[in-house]
Amino acid sequence: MSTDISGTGLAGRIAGFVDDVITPIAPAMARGEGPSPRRIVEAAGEAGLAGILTPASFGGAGGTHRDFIQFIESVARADASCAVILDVHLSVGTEPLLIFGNDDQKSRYLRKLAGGEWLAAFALTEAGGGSDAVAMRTRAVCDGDTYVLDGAKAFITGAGDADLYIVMARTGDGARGISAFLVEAAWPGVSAGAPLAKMGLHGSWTGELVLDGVRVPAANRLGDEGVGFTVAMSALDSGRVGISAQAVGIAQAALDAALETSRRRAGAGSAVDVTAIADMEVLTAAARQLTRYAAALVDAGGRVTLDAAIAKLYATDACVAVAQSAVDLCAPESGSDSHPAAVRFRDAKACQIYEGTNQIQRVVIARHLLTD
Ligand code: COS
Repeated sequence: MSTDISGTGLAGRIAGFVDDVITPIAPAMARGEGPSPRRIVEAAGEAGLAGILTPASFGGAGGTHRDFIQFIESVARADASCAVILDVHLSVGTEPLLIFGNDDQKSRYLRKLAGGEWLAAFALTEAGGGSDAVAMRTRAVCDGDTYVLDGAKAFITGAGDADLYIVMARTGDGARGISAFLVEAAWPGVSAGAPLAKMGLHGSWTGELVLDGVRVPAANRLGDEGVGFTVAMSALDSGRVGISAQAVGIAQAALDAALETSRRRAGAGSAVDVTAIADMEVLTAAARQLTRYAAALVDAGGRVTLDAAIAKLYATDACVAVAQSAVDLCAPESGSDSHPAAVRFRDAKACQIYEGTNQIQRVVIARHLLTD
């Protein structure tokens, strides 16, 4: 993808950022030895890409969701860890502030996030209730003009390195008893566990966020009390389109690896599995089109829950299938853990799990069909 969709000059900046910043560090990121997530976002800020969706009046690039998916796909094709770091920062880490933030909150935080000075994270999941988000136990108790937050969030992308967390916590019962808060990492009572040792995405930090009597000013509640579940779900609608784009980039990279090996082997007189290669291209191209369609719907406004779920489900399943085919086509070299197909295969799996498992996407899709 190289078209300049919104005429903001972003396509050239994205291509330059990927070539100059991401590609050189990709092998180190895949080993978990690359720069920290905040450093990746700082570098994006220096390239004018840490606030793609943020209006220019707050220091962002004023781009569209089609620009955003172009960015995430391009980065993921070079390195999937950097893609998820940037995706979370730009989508679920920043978009709730863009949509639900008041002027005071926007003016205090958006410039830092869009400039890449601060890294943003999204804290919804808890150890006891990943898919059942309403079952969260983290509490926010109102005490005068502050809320006191107690609880623990799990599997948080950027935990330990982020500067600002969007935290969902319980202020009442049920889905309407959840509120969203802007919580600064430097505040007393905020701490993070060590990054998890994951199967893939070794360059992206994922870990626990602990909130121990954290006093959050009421001015940092995002939206009204009780709308936190809507904040989280609408953030995930758009976030899932970003994960779809990440999956497309991973699939494309796996296909690139398979093509490189197949061309080399064909040159040496070996047969090429044209069926596998054609099927990989069809899956990747179809996933890209569904992702672009969902991104265009986000740009058009309105609710995209169904189309985001369809894109996320299809693109992430396609990405795992394509990466697995790449491992098969590149065998036996792909048995090495640093082989591009092996790296993609490990990175691909998480896309089916985070920002709502693919089983949850099926629940969302089926509910729409059964109730609309
Ligand atoms: N946008 C806006 N509002 C939404 C919404 C969306 N996409 N999805 C649900 N809501 C609202 C509903 O309209 C409902 O509001 P009312 O009470 O006013 O009617 C409320 O939220 C509760 O919705 P629902 O009854 O559908 O909640 P459920 O407990 O059944 O949960 C699922 C719905 C399973 C879809 C939700 O829990 C989910 O997405 N889970 C996965 C969480 C996830 O993605 N975690 C990953 C975190 S980031 S790695």
